[in-house]
Amino acid sequence: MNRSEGGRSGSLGCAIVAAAAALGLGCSASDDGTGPTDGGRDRVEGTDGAVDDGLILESEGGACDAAPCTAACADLGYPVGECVGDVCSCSGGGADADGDEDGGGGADADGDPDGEPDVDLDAPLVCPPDPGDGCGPTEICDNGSDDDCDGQVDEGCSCVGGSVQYCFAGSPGRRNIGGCVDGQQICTGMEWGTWGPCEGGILPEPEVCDGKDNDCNDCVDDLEECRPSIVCPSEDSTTPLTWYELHCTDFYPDGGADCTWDVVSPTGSATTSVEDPSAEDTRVYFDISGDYVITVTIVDPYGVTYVCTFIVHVRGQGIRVEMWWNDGVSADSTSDVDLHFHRNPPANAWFNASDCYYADCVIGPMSWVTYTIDWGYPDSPTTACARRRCPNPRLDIDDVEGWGPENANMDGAHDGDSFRVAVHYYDADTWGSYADVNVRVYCGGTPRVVYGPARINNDTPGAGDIWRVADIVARGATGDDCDITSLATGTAYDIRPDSSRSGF
Ligand SMILES: [Ca+2]
Ligand SMILES: [Ca+2]
Ligand SMILES: [Ca+2]
Ligand SMILES: [Ca+2]
Repeated sequence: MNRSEGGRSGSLGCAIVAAAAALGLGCSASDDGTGPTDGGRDRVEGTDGAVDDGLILESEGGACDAAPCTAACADLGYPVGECVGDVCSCSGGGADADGDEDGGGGADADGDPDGEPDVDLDAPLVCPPDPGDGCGPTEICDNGSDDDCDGQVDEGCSCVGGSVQYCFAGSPGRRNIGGCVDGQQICTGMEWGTWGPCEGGILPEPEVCDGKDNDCNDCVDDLEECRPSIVCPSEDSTTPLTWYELHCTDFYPDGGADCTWDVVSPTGSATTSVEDPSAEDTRVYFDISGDYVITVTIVDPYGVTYVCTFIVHVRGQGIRVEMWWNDGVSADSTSDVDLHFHRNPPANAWFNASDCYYADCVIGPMSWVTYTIDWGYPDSPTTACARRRCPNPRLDIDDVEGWGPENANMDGAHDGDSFRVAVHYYDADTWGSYADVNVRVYCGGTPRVVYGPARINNDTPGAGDIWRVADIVARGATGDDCDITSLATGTAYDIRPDSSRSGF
């Protein structure tokens, strides 16, 4: 793609229209962009016959005022804007270091007045070879790619029920290129199953002028004459139980834009929106691990709208077990389901000091803290759990009013240390009925399994069913890897009455 071919495209073309219109300079959407002065709104290229060495904004009324002309040109990326007769002429201002007359006019080293390296907009945009779609004749199993480009990932492949893998539903050649980001898929089935849909992630989209390689051809903003006014990342990462700051000027550095924010949280998260969806500066809370998709809609000072979508990967260290239940149950129907994380052995029953649960293991944000167990593991740094103390193991939330998440953490387990995860239906509360519970396990920040929904019942407060979910064995030197074995038998989860609490 050669940027000297002339004519602007995409969002910046609209920016010209809007900027010029805002300043009374004229430039309409119906303009052909390079036409001669005809008494109407128009935009023309430089008058010397060369393409794209400047820009002229013509006013419908035939007048040109110096200050708004200079401002309009600056907003369009031209350091010089001056009235020449009754038109506003935007230009680089003169000869500069690279001789292309697009960035000169100032006194700094590279010949433009902004102190930044000179950007040669007339130079061809050099891109690596397009990686291509990479579609093949057959699907290859367990690679998370749609090898045969039929829109399905690892279709027809057998997998262990509950397993999670990263996946990409776009063409395999675009995977992890530019702005493309993997999603995740879950193996549906109890013992053996098949891969469910690949959800989340960011697929190739038409290229727009935003500083990002939207179409994932390994070339950023391969458009004609793109000078992005926004900054749009592809992805970011942080840890659970943290607030993530959002600032409009990070996405529209020139300032003066209006931003609105939206977040799509991973399943099980209680976060449904950012704190103030229409504030210039706001934040969003990440309560569980997973991928949060954030979309910021930016309206610049000229009324031009840009949309930027990116993913924040939220990952903790060690072994992290996250539980939630009763998706979609109405908000006034609360219930109390508890997560239990047991060391295996020494004690062979639940609800004791070998069981990390609500009575002995909670490090909550509230003033009351119920932490009495000691399994011999050192504390993690306080940054690991955003609490005053981060012992191991620990429950960071005891959610007694419905739907979770409730999370158990175990950092720094030794190779071979083993644990068992269970769920107990403590109290049906105002809901008064079953609970459909899900459990997800991360090891070292990697999603490994999702089990459920498993339906458990509660006939007596404090004494509902126990779902024995899975055994986890720590692997590696840092406790960040693990083997996970479901305790489901055949086609059913292992669910027993409360009276089974004395057995393991
Ligand atoms: Ca496929
Ligand atoms: Ca595949
Ligand atoms: Ca591109
Ligand atoms: Ca782009």
